[in-house]
Amino acid sequence: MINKKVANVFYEIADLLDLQGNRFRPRAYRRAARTVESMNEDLMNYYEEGSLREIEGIGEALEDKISEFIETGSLGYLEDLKKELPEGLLKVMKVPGIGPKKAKKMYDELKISSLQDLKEAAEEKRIRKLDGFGAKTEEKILKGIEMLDKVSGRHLMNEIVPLADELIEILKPVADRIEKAGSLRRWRETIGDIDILTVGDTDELTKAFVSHQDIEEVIVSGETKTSILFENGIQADLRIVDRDSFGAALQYFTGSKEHNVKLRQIAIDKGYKLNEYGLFDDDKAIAGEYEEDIYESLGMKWIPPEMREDRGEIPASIEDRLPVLVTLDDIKGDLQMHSNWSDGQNTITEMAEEAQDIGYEYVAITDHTQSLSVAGGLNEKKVVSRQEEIFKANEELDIDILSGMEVDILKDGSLDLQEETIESLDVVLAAVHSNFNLSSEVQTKRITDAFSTGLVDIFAHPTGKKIGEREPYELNLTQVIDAAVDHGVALEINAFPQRLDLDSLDAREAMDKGAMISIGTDAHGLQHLHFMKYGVGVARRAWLERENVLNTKGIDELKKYLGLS
Ligand code: DGT
Ligand code: CA
Ligand code: CA
Ligand code: ZN
Repeated sequence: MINKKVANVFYEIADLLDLQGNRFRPRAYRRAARTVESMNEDLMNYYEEGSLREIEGIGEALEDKISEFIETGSLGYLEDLKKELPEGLLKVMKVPGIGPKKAKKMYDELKISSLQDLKEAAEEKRIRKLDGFGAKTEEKILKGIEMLDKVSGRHLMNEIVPLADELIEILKPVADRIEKAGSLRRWRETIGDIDILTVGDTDELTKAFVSHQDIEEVIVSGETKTSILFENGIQADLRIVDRDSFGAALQYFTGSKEHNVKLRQIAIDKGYKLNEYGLFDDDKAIAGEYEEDIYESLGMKWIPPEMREDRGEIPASIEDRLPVLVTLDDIKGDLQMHSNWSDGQNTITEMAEEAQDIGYEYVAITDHTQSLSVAGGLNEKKVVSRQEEIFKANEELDIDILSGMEVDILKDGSLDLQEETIESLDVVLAAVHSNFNLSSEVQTKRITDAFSTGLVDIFAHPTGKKIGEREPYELNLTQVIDAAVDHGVALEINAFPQRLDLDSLDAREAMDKGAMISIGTDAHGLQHLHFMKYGVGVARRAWLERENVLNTKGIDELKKYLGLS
């Protein structure tokens, strides 16, 4: 799929146009980027059929640009824009609170053209001297840079997993054995690099590996390891090992380091030696070909990779009390998505059909409410009109379409729709989309007050963080979990790769306290419905079982839970 690449080009153009102070064109580019990104079909097909302009928001100018990009692999217009302003400014704009205007002003007046410049200027307290900037801004800038440092060199799941799957696809025909390893196999929330482990002929495997079309550079290539760098900055390592050690290598390279350290100690305590080649008693190999054998020979049950973080999984395994983790197959529906009634790209019917193809029994359409006007939030009247469309779609399709809303929690803890309207809905999500800067005490009360209305079924993306973009708001999560349990509110694991909120540690705390968890994709387009696997990854990392997850219930059971039947 070329869509993501085209979308990224459009986003970059929009940012650069923003910097130039262009008021309208950035919006068109962003809209096109979002459309293209969430489409199911490859843009290449439209290009080949000459039908690019049938896509909503793509006119002649954008058609030309997409064609140029497909034909030449680059875009003259973007290159020209980059010549006018330093590219580093795009990074400066990624710092929370710095928009294009501020970035441009700091560039014009302080010559700040990179993150490094920005950091120095903030540390030297030079920014506060500018009009409209203060000591608070400087503080926020430094915090923002710190957050960006934390994620720098790490990538989101939806960038990594499709790429890793493509690599597996091209390696499979020449591999005797092949598995993902590293943080990718553990479904960590963000990924440093792709690790793939194989058995087979070195030449054949290496040749296949480096044949991927998007490679920028082969970093190293040897008998047992080849590393490549993709154009988008992602690195992938291929390791080739002997069949006899494949299981041991898989165990070793899956990690985490912390898990491995503990496991090696257990081996030592038993008088064995454990390394990436096998489990040894003196020089005699006891296990190596299969990962299961390594764990079993150490007197343990095999541990699902998602749990290997040294968070108590080793004693649980020894004592044979590992949970039976929820799986993607257990998921019967998706309880958060947006249609084109608010800021989604697709109609209710299109979303429901895609979900039906996935194999779900039900979906909930959960558009935004009025106070979120940037996302086209619905007022009371529109909620009622939307109901008719949902009713009709329900008649036409086999899948059950629940009428839901993602209702804003207002600053005072009240909900953004009248009680009457809320009660007419099948499922009610509540969420914080504004006033992120309240104190922990006030923010916590705002949320628990919303729970106390008794109208909320699910609290969406509970901490509000966006990876690499925004830290969680100040919050006493433990109190929020307690209140959720008291009021029967399920907490969401938002499966959208930028969010993954709750994360695995928080979700585990919620489960331990008896909270119900709902895994929702927050889809704004058809493609996003396929993000469910990332949410399930987080759930498994949180040790969740099927019964802990709301949307593993079949439709009848769910309706009973929601008081609909
Ligand atoms: P990432 O790539 O930063 O998201 O995280 P990982 O866990 O994939 O880390 P990576 O790619 O550096 O290494 C893959 C696995 O190899 C890691 O999870 C555990 C194992 N490993 C790598 N280096 C060491 C080490 O120095 N000691 C031990 N015990 N294990 C290691
Ligand atoms: Ca890795
Ligand atoms: Ca690696
Ligand atoms: Zn939301």
